[in-house]
Amino acid sequence: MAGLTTSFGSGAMSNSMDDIADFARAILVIGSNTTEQHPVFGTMLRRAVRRRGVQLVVADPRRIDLVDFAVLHLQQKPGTDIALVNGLMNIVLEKGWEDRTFIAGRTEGFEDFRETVQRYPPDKVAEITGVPVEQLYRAAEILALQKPMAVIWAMGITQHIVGVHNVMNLANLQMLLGNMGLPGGGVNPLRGQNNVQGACDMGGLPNVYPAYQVVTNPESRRKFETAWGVPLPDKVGLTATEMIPGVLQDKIHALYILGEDPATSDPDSGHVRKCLDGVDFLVLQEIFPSETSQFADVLLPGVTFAEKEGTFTNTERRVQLVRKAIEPLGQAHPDWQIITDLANLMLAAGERQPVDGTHAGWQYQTPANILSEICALTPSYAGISYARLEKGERLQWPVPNSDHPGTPILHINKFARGVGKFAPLEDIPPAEIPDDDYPMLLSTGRVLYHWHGGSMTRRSAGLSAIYNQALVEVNPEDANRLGLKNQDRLRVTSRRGAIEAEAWITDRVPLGVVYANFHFPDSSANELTIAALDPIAKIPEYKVCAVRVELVQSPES
Ligand SMILES: Nc1nc2c(c(=O)[nH]1)N[C@H]1C(S)=C(S)[C@@H](COP(=O)(O)OP(=O)(O)OC[C@H]3O[C@@H](n4cnc5c(=O)[nH]c(N)nc54)[C@H](O)[C@@H]3O)O[C@H]1N2
Ligand SMILES: Nc1nc2c(c(=O)[nH]1)N[C@H]1C(S)=C(S)[C@@H](COP(=O)(O)OP(=O)(O)OC[C@H]3O[C@@H](n4cnc5c(=O)[nH]c(N)nc54)[C@H](O)[C@@H]3O)O[C@H]1N2
Ligand SMILES: [Mo]
Repeated sequence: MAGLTTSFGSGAMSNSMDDIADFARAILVIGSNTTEQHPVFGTMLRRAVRRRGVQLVVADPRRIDLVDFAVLHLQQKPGTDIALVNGLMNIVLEKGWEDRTFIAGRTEGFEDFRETVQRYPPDKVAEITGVPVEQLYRAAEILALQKPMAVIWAMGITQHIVGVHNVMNLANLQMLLGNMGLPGGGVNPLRGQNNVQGACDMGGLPNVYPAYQVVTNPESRRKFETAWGVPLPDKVGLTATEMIPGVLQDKIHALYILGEDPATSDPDSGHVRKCLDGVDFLVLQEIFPSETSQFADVLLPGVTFAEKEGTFTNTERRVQLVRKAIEPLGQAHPDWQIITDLANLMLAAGERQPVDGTHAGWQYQTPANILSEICALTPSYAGISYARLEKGERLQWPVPNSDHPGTPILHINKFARGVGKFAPLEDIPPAEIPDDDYPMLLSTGRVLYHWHGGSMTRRSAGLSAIYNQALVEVNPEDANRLGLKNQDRLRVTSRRGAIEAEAWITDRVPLGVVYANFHFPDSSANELTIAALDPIAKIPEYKVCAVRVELVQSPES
């Protein structure tokens, strides 16, 4: 679900973490709770502020911890980032701070884009976003005049029905300011899972083969048909967020789920449970019994990162070798081996006899064999090998051949598509906004101490000792109006469901907004969230829906 692409190609960081930390003079962190969700990079950012005086601007509806290190906090209303960024770019143009050389030499579509941005003057933007006009001017000045400036974002930008447009608008900003292709600049999405970048690079998306070679292109398809010795479909498939609801639409009859716990992590859990219940056959490959396992017909035991080898590709496109620390426990096998065995059983069953000469079957013996195939078929990985990784070489794709040192910074003199295209983008409100029945806005996400549905982190005694139940953040003024005190139990209800949890009264959240996480199945935010999808990336709008909040009982009463 995280496979966002912009006009520059795949959704990876254009720059590296350390070049941002070492060379950026200003940084815009927009929709990333970096110190809690990417703590290593969060520490690098804090150090850059302390040691080098980097001007940090945080744009986030919540007062996250990183705000303590920022010169400015823009506290926009959730779901108003297009208006916000248009407003900043409007001021850049008004003041003549745009990089005319970059725009003339490396971009197209500037005139249409300028016309759209001109319709977002600061007073209108202040009204849409709730950010005061003076703050808009101050932010525009810092971000435009401190060069290079790096933009960093995560799910606060992408988990909206306008997720792709949000990303494109940040690319607009960086082209307008000429901050592409230089150390300390760029467009930098922080990918979430340790190998989500690698999964996308390997074609773990419905529309592409490895390295984003599109399935509808006959030439790409022929290349993989030849390599794999099988005919391949020419149609774009479904995303994970379309497959689950697809069960009740009679589009999906069987599911093979690995490394995913949709019963907790997909939006609108009530509906997800109906779908998982309704599917004819469900195979789950897991390392622990998860919430999803109660729906599974077959459980296949995979192994954890500590029990297997292979490579992970991180958010800065860096391919990293993982060595196993212990042998797999019990009957568990590495995921690649289970998939290989399944494929060979299917090939054998298809021919109603053991695999014979008609198809050699899948012959991988080790993860290194798989990496060799990846390198042969994936131009951006062509020069990567176990030998180079074992030597400790730092390889960031593209690595087109075995002598190539890798590419820490993308788009240095040219974009993948040639010139960068400005995209004129309009403000579109979220799918569901507060009204009389559901007057508050719910935003959801994570906390430092837990990981997603918590199937791993809730098993850690140390983490549970610190954080052992879901807390819902409520602004003090709202709490007053609702008669809520710290640690009271509250009920949050949306059109899809209700949860009860403990209240944390805090000015981390603005007036009218409550924030909940999905780490605890008994009070998971996904009972409430809406399954509205971005029409392009099909990512759900986890960051906005409408809810009602009420007191359940106070401890003293
Ligand atoms: N401890 C821990 N770390 C993790 C994870 C975990 O579960 N636990 N998960 C990993 C994964 S897979 C991911 S994807 C990343 C996610 O990393 P992040 O995206 O940083 O985390 P989130 O909590 O989803 O929220 C991001 C921020 O977006 C803000 N936000 C909400 N709505 C809006 C909006 O409309 N506009 C803007 N600009 N901001 C908004 C929130 O207030 C929050 O500060 O974290 C990774 N790291
Ligand atoms: N409300 C709300 N919901 C969200 C989000 C949000 O911000 N708000 N964020 C969304 C995002 S960005 C993400 S990435 C998803 C994450 O959602 P999921 O991917 O469903 O969550 P995880 O807990 O990361 O991983 C799922 C399962 O993988 C198993 N696992 C771990 N390692 C391995 C392995 O090596 N092999 C196998 N076979 N299994 C393994 C774990 O035990 C776990 O149960 O949640 C999404 N859901
Ligand atoms: Mo994620």
